[in-house]
Amino acid sequence: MALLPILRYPDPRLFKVAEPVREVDDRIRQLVRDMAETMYDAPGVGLAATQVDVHERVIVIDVSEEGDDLRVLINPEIIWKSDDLQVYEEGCLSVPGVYDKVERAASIRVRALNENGETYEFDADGLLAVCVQHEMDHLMGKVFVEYLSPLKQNRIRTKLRKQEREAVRA
Ligand code: K1U
Ligand code: ZN
Repeated sequence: MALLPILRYPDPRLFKVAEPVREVDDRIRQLVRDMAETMYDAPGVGLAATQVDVHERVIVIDVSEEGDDLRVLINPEIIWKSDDLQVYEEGCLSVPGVYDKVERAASIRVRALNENGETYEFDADGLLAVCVQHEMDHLMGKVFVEYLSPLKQNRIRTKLRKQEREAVRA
């Protein structure tokens, strides 16, 4: 297993659109294991392959208290969204130290493949629904800060570029 480096906003590789997985093979299963290890180590409750510079439609999520309920979503699709919305204060491992409110569908139904290539579906609300939508945005090259005002986005970009420069000098 391996810890994978997580890209930081505004790295242009975060804006790439991921390709569907053609075959769920050992390469994809290894990627899933490495992504899960990286997510638990961070720690986070989700991770999209885009964030580790792999541009294929793979997500891992675990929103359980105990960290023992890993969900693997390969080629995920949202097949139903509620009209009612929820606002949640989101964070992102690619935008460290930034949290802000984002409005998304309150409930969703998701279809995906698991690590054995089998199709499954589940309903999600609360943090799980937020997390699935946040990670699926990553696969489309979208980072949650893009929901914020241009002024906030500029401030975040400036702050993270400064952190990056300081990290290089240290
Ligand atoms: O996509 C990511 O970078 C992961 C992100 C998922 C997420 C969290 C909250 C709302 C929307 C999406 C994170 O995991 S940020 C870290 C975090 O929320 C967390 C970290 C430790 C314990 C519990 C939560
Ligand atoms: Zn994120």
